[in-house]
Amino acid sequence: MRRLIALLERAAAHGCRLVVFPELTLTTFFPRYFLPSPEMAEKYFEREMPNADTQPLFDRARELGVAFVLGYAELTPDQRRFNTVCAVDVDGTIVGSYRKIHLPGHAEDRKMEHQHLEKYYFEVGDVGFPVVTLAGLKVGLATCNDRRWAETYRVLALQGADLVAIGYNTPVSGVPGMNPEPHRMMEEHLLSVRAGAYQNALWVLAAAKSGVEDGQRLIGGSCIVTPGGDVVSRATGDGDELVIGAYDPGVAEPFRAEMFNFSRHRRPEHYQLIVERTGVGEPVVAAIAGGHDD
Ligand code: ING
Repeated sequence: MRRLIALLERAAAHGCRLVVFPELTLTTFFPRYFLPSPEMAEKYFEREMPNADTQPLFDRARELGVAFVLGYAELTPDQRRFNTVCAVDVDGTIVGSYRKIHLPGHAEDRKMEHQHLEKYYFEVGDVGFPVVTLAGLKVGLATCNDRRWAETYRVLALQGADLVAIGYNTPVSGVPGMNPEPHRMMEEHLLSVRAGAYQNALWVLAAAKSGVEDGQRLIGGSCIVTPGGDVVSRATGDGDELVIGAYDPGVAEPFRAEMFNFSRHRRPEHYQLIVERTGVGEPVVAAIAGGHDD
């Protein structure tokens, strides 16, 4: 809490009005461990928000007039578990929350030191991809693995989001089934957020929990990406760091007026497979009859 408040105060000192904290801001990334029962992980879950532990952050943010997005493990009164973020406006009130939809990794114990067991600990989010108003801006909410899926940004952009806030905890390597060279995890992170930003003329605010956490190294790479897909500000290290950018609504305008003018160019009547299918199926689009004339 002390570290988060210090970052919030530095942000306010720089004139920032919106701060995005990482996925599972309040705890270690415990889905790297297999515990014999999900209930044994309950110490990592919050039963209400704000609560006695987090109230100081909410109070300080209200005093400073800074909106923020905070990630935490949510345990609901009816015992459901989600990887959640709450969106808190400049007056310290929660104006919305999001429960992570794309849960990567696996649900079974793969008997490795570091695993990826979000499917074991969390349910798939049930509130869709929300757009909330923070500091007067339309902010879409998403979390970590969501940033790798094109649908995330499109659904948020179709609701009028101007920015997307994405906290993440991404290991340098050792994700079961995926063992890229460490630098690839950073490259694929940047590729994902730049593509999402560009293809939807969105600002993307990506906030890493980074450095060595319980022996596992997480990538840094917190960054601010413009609607043109350009990284305009990026973390230099993997300690507590503020990555600052100036939101300018004018940057998206030319992209939204022409290249990504959704209402003029999109053709949903040809996109139905995206919604109808989960996995790959048989071809449905008949080849154009006749082929080439001899
Ligand atoms: N997943 C991380 C992500 O960046 C990851 C790491 C990648 C896990 C691929 C499994 C597979 O997507 C989180 N934390 O969502």
